Amino acid sequence: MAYQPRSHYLVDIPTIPDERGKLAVLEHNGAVLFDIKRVYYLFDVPAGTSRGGHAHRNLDQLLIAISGSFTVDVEGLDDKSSYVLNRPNQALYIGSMVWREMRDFSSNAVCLVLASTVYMEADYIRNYDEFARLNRSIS
Ligand code: T46
Repeated sequence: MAYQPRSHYLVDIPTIPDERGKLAVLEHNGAVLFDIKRVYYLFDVPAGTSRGGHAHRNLDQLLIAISGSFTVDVEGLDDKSSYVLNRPNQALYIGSMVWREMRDFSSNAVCLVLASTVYMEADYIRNYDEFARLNRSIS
């Protein structure tokens, strides 16, 4: 199974519980269906701050609320959804050409992101009108 552009959905991360706690596994061809080229994380996000506000031309990502919670608003081809991420054993997959905005970070929120490419500013579409035009043109 390959990830699809313009798609977004929740992925359960296999978790091994025992009396010492829980261990969650992000493994290639398990919860992660792309080669991980980059890992970054967002933390110390001030209350009331929004992040994101862009799409990517060619990027697969998994977002995980390692701690705390936040909301991700996404827009794909003809759909809009909001996901509340608040479990460290659940990830949100976001594919290429999906507009995303992140909001309502709790004070202890840490958003871990696994990405399929290294950082390239040229991959970003930061103008919503351009995103909408491009998304329509590849329909
Ligand atoms: C995304 C959401 C979930 C780098 O130099 N390297 C990196 O790997 C990243 C991700 C960012 N940067 C620089 C680019 C900007 O100067 O860090 C600065 C802040 O980046 P940005 O405003 O894009 O951050 P967010 O939180 O709005 O978006 C980030 C990712 O950029 C984006 O791909 O999907 O988190």
